[in-house]
Amino acid sequence: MLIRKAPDLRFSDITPKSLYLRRREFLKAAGIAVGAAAAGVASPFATDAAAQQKQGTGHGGKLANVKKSPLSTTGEKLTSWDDITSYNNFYEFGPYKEDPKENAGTLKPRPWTIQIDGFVEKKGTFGFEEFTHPYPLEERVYRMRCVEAWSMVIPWVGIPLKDIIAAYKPTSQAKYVEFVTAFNPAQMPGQRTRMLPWPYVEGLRMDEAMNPLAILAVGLYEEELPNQDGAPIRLVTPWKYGFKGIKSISKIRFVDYQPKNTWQVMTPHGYGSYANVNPNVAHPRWSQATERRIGTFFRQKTLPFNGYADQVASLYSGMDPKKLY
Ligand SMILES: Nc1nc2c(c(=O)[nH]1)N[C@H]1C(S)=C(S)[C@@H](COP(=O)(O)O)O[C@H]1N2
Ligand SMILES: [Mo]
Repeated sequence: MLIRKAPDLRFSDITPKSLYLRRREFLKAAGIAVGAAAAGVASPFATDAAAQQKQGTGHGGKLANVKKSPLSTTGEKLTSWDDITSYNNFYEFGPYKEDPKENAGTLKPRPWTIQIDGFVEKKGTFGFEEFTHPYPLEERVYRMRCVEAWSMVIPWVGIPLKDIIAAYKPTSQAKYVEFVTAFNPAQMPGQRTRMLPWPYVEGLRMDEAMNPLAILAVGLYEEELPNQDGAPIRLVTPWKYGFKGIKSISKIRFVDYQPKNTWQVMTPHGYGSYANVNPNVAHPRWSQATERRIGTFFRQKTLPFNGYADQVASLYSGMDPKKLY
């Protein structure tokens, strides 16, 4: 049972009013019939487990042969499946936490392709199976800290990003990796609105991408990712704020410039490209010192690098820990 003590901060709080649409306006602009959506919620079928499974927003296929990883976070209570899959940020399906589960049934995660481009030897467009098949799946339990000051503990299933990168052989000119979400307004109703500049983009410096903690996730709780969590494949970098975890990736480009990630473009005075979790640097509009762990009652302290400093702090040795990057 999710206890909502206070309304969470949302990106819309820091988004120019001219671009931000309220929920009803969003649904209308996205072409989702507002009346029908409301009626749908009242219908017994909308919450029916079989219907949710069919539309890809409920429990999905079981993933076989998932190995537990020694890099998993231990000693923390896992956030429930229900909270992880019903309290989401995925603006392609609406600006409110409950929107992705309600609206992401239109996303078709198969067949899916991932295009590899830029300064890389093995360029091309690869099917999801071809892209993921060579690797054993690992369970990685990680904390996830959203910039809005809520957090979860999620048992992801994924593949180390460094193994995938190595297979495609980036050249020495590749300094950053740019990730792009699929652009498909027919399946992603939010992309029919101007809420964000679409498609969603994220980036990592090459050495960050090669850090053993970075994974591309294809599942959670040993099941395929539900659509609202970024099916079929999304980035997870647990030492960074959640917005770095770009969902439903369809392009990966190796580039020689720092990618302009979506939220940096939207709020240049908010977070930058690195977005490492840092309790000592407040967002211009709120403190990042504490967080609300979803499913628990009390706020808790936020840790530098979200508690992963031992593994990643050396990547940032030249940077001022009191500054926003
Ligand atoms: N394409 C895309 N990826 C996205 C987002 C989004 O709106 N669109 N939201 C981000 C934010 S702000 C967070 S906190 C995480 C949330 O992941 P979750 O819903 O699986 O918990 O996804 C990130 N990835
Ligand atoms: Mo977030």
